[in-house]
Amino acid sequence: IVIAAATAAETLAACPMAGMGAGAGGDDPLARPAARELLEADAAPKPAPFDPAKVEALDVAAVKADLTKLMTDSQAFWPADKGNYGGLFIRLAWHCNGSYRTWDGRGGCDGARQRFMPELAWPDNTNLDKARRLLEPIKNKYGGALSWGDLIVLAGDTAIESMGGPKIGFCLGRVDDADGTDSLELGPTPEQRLVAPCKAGDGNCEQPLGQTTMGLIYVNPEGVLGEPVPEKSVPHIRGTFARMGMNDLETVALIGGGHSFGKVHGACPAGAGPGPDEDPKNPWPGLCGTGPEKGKGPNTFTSGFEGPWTSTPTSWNNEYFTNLLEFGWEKHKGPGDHFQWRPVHKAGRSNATHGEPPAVMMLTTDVALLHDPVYKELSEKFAADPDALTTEFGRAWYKLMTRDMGPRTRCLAADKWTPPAQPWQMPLPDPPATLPDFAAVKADILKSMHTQAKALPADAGADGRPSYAALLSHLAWQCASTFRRTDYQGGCNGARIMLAPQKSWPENKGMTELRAVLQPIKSKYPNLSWADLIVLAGTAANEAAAGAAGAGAFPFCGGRTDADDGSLTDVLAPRKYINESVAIKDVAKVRGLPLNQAVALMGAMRSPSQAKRMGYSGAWSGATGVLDNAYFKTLLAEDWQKGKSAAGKEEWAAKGKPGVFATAADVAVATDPELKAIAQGYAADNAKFLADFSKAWTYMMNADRFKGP
Ligand code: HEB
Repeated sequence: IVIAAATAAETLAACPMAGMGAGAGGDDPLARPAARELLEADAAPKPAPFDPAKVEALDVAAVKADLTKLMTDSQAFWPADKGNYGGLFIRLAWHCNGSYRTWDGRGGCDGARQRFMPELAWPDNTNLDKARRLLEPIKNKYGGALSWGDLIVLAGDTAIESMGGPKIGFCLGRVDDADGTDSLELGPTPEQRLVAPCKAGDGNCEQPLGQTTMGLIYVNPEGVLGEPVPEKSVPHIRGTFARMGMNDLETVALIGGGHSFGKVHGACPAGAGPGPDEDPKNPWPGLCGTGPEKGKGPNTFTSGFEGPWTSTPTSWNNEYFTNLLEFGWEKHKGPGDHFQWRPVHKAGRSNATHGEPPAVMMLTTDVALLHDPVYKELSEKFAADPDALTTEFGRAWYKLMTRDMGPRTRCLAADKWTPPAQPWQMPLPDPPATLPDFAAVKADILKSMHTQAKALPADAGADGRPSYAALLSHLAWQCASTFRRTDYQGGCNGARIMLAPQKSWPENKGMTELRAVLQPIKSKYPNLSWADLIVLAGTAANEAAAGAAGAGAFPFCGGRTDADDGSLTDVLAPRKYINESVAIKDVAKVRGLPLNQAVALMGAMRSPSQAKRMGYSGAWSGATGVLDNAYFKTLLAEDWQKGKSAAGKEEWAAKGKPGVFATAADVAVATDPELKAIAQGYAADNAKFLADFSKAWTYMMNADRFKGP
């Protein structure tokens, strides 16, 4: 635990880093566990191991040059529209990333799970298998240095740039998954129905799902449930893009900027044919046309709509918006037998005076931009100011491509390819150049552990002394537990628990006062960040409370820094689940914890005074300050009776044991079959409990340390 007066860089080099390493998983809590291992199922085949050094050395410019060539190199198996694959690759990259949702950070192109079920067979991803097949030679050329995730994003970026659109920066370092496990909760699957129930197609999916139709991302282009009424699509577009983390400006720029390119495909009503779930060898053969050209080129069927949005689908401009505003739009059934919209002259103009309207089309969701005052105003802005569109589309596209990668510090070779940190990457200031003597800090923490402070009374320690152990452990846990492996957001680095909105979350009640307990130590060491102090205090408290067994089991790694802004972290607030066992299992996955380690962490010291602040009558034990497996023994031994606290919280009282209370989550550990089996293991073996607890604790305290701050 002793890291004295080292420079921040030295300290970081000496610390176990979480983050980039893929697949090692196994028993090493600091490696990124493969999805399968999280579920503790049998090992799935692994792709080539991720080697950051190789990726760092990748010549991104060379890949882009290869992609630029491919853009106009039409292949017989899938001829390019107007000799240019740009539109197809933009759609590929957008669908790979558009699955991202802020609710739990799941989705996005990191992992490139679009190659696997369930995303592979989403109706919206029809014919994207062809786009990936076109990219395969480039994937094979660069091998392990170029992941599918990075390649797909680069294909979209290069398409935009090669057709004259904005220059897009690049965050390098997506790690491919071995299978689609991490997308199961995106649906439609049994896993999704458990976490987020929604009858497919009933039009009323709640967070985190898209609103209308699963398997589309996530707005039905034809209108809500296929009804071509543009104004009804407005709330669905707004809701869906908000769930992706996009505001109105970004939404309009993305839709209109994206649809400046390419076309929709629906040559005839016959359809695309069986998808990969029915015919994995030859998915979506396309049923329009006959002979060797059946199903491709002019006979392509993808979505069932037909036509381009602009007269220049292979070059960048703002014609999408000028068309949208200049014409009236009339609905009709296109050749693919779906409702789409064609331009007609507005009142006072006619074919005779103004010529035939151009041969372009709009989808119901495009016309919807005219049926909302904010969307319409933004559309007018972009119609009048093409430069504004270029700027806003470039920004929003980079965000769309990069949002699931977490802080900019996770981008490899960032000095070569990556734009400066964006607000949505929640950048942190650099850590202090020299770090304090953490051994001395720790000694001071241990000294104040048992002395009453005015700001917040201590709990009763099991040894009769007052004890802040459980409270300090709670503070560190609350600070660190926001971490999500799904999008690398959250964690204690930055100490945003001290800032709005986190400081007012119900679970964090009292934590402001508790920080006053630490204030004298903070003031004593000028280079000590709150984030390091909070983590060290909780870690030292656990170590001391575990007694002899704790010695050496709680390593500490310093070098954190403090944020000056806590906003944008609302999305990290505790999520609502349909029940507690679903919550425990899903939250473990989102954090990247194997389930047994997540259960071990529930055995953390519990503060009775904190339980009361949070609205309960008490905790499972009236005393605290000892870290052992007593929690699991108590949970399994008592007869729990459901009731309500004075503050109206559901709680469970131990029959015949006044003052002993469990939360609904505790009771789930004692009753859910899988959780109970784990609890029984820990109740029987204190050493195993402590080993798993310290491993999980160390992982959570360091999971947000990538490189740099
Ligand atoms: Fe889009 C295409 C829808 C958004 C970009 N899209 C398309 C289509 C459809 C759609 C249906 C057709 C497909 C085919 O092929 O058939 N989108 C849609 C919707 C939405 C969208 C509904 C929401 C509102 N997009 C979008 C975005 C973007 C895009 C955001 C970007 C940015 N798209 C696109 C493109 C295309 C499309 C580029 C073309 C493709 C090709 O060309 O192939």
